Amino acid sequence: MTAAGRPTPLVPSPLVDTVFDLDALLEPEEIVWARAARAFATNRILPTIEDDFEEKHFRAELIPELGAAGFLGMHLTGYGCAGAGAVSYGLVCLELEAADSGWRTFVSVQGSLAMSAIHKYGSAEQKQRWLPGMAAGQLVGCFALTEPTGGSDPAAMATTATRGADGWVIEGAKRWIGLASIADVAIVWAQTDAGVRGFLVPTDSIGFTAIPIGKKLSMRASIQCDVHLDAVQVPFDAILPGAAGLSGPFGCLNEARFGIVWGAMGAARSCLDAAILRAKTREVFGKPIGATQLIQAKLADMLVEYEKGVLLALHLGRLKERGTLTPTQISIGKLNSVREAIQIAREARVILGGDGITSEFPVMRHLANLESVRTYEGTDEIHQLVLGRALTGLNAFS
Ligand code: TGC
Repeated sequence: MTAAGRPTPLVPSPLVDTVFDLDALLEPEEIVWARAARAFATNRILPTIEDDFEEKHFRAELIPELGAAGFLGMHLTGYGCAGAGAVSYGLVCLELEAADSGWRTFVSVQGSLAMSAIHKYGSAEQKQRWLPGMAAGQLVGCFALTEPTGGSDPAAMATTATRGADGWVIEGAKRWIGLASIADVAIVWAQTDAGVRGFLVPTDSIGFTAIPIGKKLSMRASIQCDVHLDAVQVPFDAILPGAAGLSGPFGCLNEARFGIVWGAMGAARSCLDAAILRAKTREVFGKPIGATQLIQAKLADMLVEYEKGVLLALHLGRLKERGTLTPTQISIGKLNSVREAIQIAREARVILGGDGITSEFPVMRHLANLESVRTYEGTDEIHQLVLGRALTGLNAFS
């Protein structure tokens, strides 16, 4: 039992791993990263996650621990970052999201979005100012792209940055911005007279406010905010010199979407684990439901989709390590992983019966979280249309 009197949450079981033998396809250092992340998830996240989810509590004290473990910006080089391979990063995302999507989201927002933006597009001074502290988990970043009118069409961005006498003046609003209320710096994307540009905005700037969005039934153990930028002034050198146009933020979204390809499979694995364990103990009509053909067929189909999803993630990871991974290929992975993870979670919920809607099992929490993951970083429909355009050469977005 936990201190709060709950049953000890399920730890990732070796059942799925044993059948799959993913390790056979991994390099030794990749297995080390995966085990480290699984240990972190098991020891530091799982013991409290059900209570944190219920109480809408983000456990910020874990951030320096994630930094010490090397998980923050781990695929970046220099500035205290681990310089790990894409597959290692993906495996860490999988293991963290097996505990809760909120913690994989934290690592994504910090490492793939905020740190990547600075690493890809920042000046030498900007990198030195922010990256070492962010890698260590001493500083937190957020990525302010999405606006209240919707996230699918960043080209319709209404936030503006104009040149004033002493620097840039930023005006506008952003929504669904992860970590903004605890962040030290925001990467704010805004329209300028030269198109979309990114700005490093310290969150203690006058006119910057971040208000956590309260009525969430998903991602309750993490923070997403409304951000208001009321004539926020930043110096001229707050602009990211290397990013011009929407390809700037999209370059970061590619990194985060890649993490989701792996992470969603972690949530799926936890749901499959829960379903296998419960199927062996839940008795209906005088025998464990796991001994029936109907349930075994469901479990088999769930396992097949999990394995296919992880193998696709691994394929994309190997392409990324070769430097040939394309945004279209990432869209295939994001679409498939989240869609199939939701399907696996739904089947697990069915197998658990009424237990499936309680927090004694992680399934409903994962299912609720995955609805957010399905929506952010490009909805299913956005990725379908990216793929449709790639296949036909015809643009169906507008
Ligand atoms: P278009 O407007 O024509 O193109 C703009 C420029 O961007 C380039 N581009 C990409 N570059 C790199 N990677 C990608 N994936 C790219 N996609 C587009 C494009 O080549 C062009 O470059 P240039 O140099 O010619 O100007 O846009 P498009 O027609 O290519 O794309 C349309 C569409 C719908 C695919 C795109 O707008 C899109 O991906 N929309 C979805 C955006 C999205 O994912 N929003 C959710 C973000 S989630 C979030 O912000 C929350 S962060 C998490 C948190 O804080 O918790």
